[in-house]
Amino acid sequence: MESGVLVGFEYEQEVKLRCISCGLEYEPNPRLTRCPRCGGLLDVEVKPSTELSWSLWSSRKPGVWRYRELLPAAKGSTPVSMGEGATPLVRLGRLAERIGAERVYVKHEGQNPTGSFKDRGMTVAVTLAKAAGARAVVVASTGNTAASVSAYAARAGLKSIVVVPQGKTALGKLGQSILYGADVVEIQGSFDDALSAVMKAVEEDYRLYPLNSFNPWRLEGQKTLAYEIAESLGDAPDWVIVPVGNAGNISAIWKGFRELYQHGLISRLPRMAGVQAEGAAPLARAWERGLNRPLFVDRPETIATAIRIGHPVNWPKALTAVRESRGVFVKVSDDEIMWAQIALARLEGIGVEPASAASIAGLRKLLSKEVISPDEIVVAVLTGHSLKDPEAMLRAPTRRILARNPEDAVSKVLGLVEIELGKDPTPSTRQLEEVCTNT
Ligand code: AN7
Repeated sequence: MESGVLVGFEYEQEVKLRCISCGLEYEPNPRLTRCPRCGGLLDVEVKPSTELSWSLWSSRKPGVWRYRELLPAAKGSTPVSMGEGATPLVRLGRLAERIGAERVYVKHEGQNPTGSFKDRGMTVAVTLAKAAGARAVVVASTGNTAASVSAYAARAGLKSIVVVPQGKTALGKLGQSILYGADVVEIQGSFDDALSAVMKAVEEDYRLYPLNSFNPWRLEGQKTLAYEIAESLGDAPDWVIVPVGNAGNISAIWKGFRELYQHGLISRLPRMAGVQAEGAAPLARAWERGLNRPLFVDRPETIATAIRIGHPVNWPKALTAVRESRGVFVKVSDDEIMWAQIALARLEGIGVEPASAASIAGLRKLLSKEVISPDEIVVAVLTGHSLKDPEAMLRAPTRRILARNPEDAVSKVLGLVEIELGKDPTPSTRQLEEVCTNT
């Protein structure tokens, strides 16, 4: 490791790098992604040289780089960018009413270039990796990180290698990595197995640059999600709800809000709610028992394959985020996730993959437990697009009718007009149980 460390890497702003476990400070080198001394997570701090204000930013094009004073950008580098961020914040109507909430917004991260929030981090980390002379990038992924890395590496002219769980990676994501030209290693094992393989490979070969979310440089890009929410609403909401897998995103979003608060750009901080799937809930299960450490899961299982993660590497940061913000972790069942995915689609016209629907399922649960009250302002982060997981979409119960010829199609259409007009479009518990037991 030592031999490869660049010294005197120059940034646009002052940048600090510190280990959150042993507290040691390092030269802020993008090549450092874990603490060389104790292996702990590193934290980046960007100290802007100018005074920050919303008007400084609002005069620029929207997106991740609008907030460049708070991003670690190498001096003189051109961002590897394709318009990431600047995703819509959409107020819910029919679904909010259905679950008994007055002011719910969703941040539709599926509208990023590769269809997930990962692009926010990749634009920053790939730009740095390129400036630091990396030639090849590598990730373990449940699918979205792989898709995003493959695209940004392609744009930067870097080689990409992705390691994904065989048979458990949604088709759209796998297809993206293949199209963008990554080399794909399909591991017979879980995401957690893939991640330990990547960590070992990176130690063996210095030419490989890791882009998983233990890489603190990547998380710097993801914190812009908080900046956009605050900019859209004019302040922080009461709650921000985030699906949690490897636990990087919730940590990054919390960091973003904290920075805005420190710079006097918001007047209060939100509470963070982290949502996990029941079969992959190391943090939510620990939270219920009041523990300080996750209850790791060796064989995670859920239809929300994006968050099918049992050993979240960023757990110390995520636990701090939820604690400091007086938030919660909560778990939801696969049935509840499916209901939320279909309800969001059929009551609001918003298509997300199952993992993203977990944030809506979590909101519904927290409302029913009276942790969140109906009049609070809530932002649920919808992390990935529905097109990512075509198989999940096809499982939603509906009528699919075969027409043998055009005349038959006419009669089938006419026969459908009157059927149950105005009926509740969301699936019943029985329908969901059928779907879940057949998958
Ligand atoms: C749609 O792609 O871990 O808690 O390897 O794709 O920051 O891990 C994906 C994670 C939520 C959880 N929603 O975010 C990967 C991967 C979607 C995701 C998460 C993921 P983290």
